[in-house]
Amino acid sequence: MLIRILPPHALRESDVTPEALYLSRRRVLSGLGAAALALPGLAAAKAAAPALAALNVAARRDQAGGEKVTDFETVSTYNNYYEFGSDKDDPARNAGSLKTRPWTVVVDGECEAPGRADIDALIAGRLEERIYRHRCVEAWSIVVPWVGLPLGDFLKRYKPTSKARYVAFETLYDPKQMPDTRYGVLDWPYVEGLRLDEAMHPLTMLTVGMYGRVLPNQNGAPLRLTVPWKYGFKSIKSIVRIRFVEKQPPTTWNRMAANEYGFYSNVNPHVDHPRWSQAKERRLGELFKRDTLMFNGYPEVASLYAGMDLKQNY
Ligand SMILES: Nc1nc2c(c(=O)[nH]1)N[C@H]1C(S)=C(S)[C@@H](COP(=O)(O)O)O[C@H]1N2
Ligand SMILES: [Mo]
Repeated sequence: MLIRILPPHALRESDVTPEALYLSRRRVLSGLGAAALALPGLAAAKAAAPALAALNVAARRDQAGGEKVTDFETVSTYNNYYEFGSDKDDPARNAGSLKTRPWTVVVDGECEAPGRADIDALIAGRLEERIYRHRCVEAWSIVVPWVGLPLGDFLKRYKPTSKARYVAFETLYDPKQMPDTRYGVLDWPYVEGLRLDEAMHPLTMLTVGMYGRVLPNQNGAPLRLTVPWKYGFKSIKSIVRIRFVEKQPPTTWNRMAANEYGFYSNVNPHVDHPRWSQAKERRLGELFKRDTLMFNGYPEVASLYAGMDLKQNY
């Protein structure tokens, strides 16, 4: 296993957007609202960025239909991570206080072999790169080369029992490291859940990196979920606990506003959010909106929901 510590300026040429383009994108983004105006400049973001270790990737797969990958600067400076603030540029500025080592994830609940996994052991295992579309419920989207392993392969090690029907996930909750958890913006810790078959689906990833390197803190270091056919808030960051459970577990955004954020939250252009349409999305860096695709363009998951009313189970 080869892990090299690279300075941020060692990013591949193709990962880096020329400053002029970046600035014009900022102007485009500013049309989205006041939050976008506050994006930090490229130079500032780079100066603040810690060196990110390169990962050893065994296999690469493009599962975004050849769509253009969003540049690293955008993906690492336009974030939702409420533990570090609710403006898009807050996580990049504030998540430096998150300590990502040592880090273990506890796996327990309805399984025969409960245990814990160390992040460095996970990183030393077989890792894949998957290029996925990511669609936020707020109607913006990005295309990201994630690095990780199929969540199902990881979960099988703990031998779920026949009682396990759902999987519950929990983010770290430490007000010393996460300044905004002192405020009641959300109910902390951030929690999420999947049905067991969704968790075992080969598209669902336990993600440890992006763009060939470990995750920046603001993107959910040291490990997060990636569920590409669901709205972004299902992809919980900085996970410390995974539990097999019998009943559908509570989820943070559902607790906040049950009529707006359902348990399933599959990307669906035909089911609008009560306050806005989900028919179209803005790909960050592009001028014109594009149509949102059913299941975010991953039709292979449709069989998971056979016979279910997806308007009811939003
Ligand atoms: N713990 C935690 N996980 C989280 C969030 C959060 O606020 N806290 N935001 C979610 C939302 S709304 C989105 S769109 C994605 C954003 O991931 P990204 O910043 O890597 O693009 O993270 C999700 N995971
Ligand atoms: Mo989101």
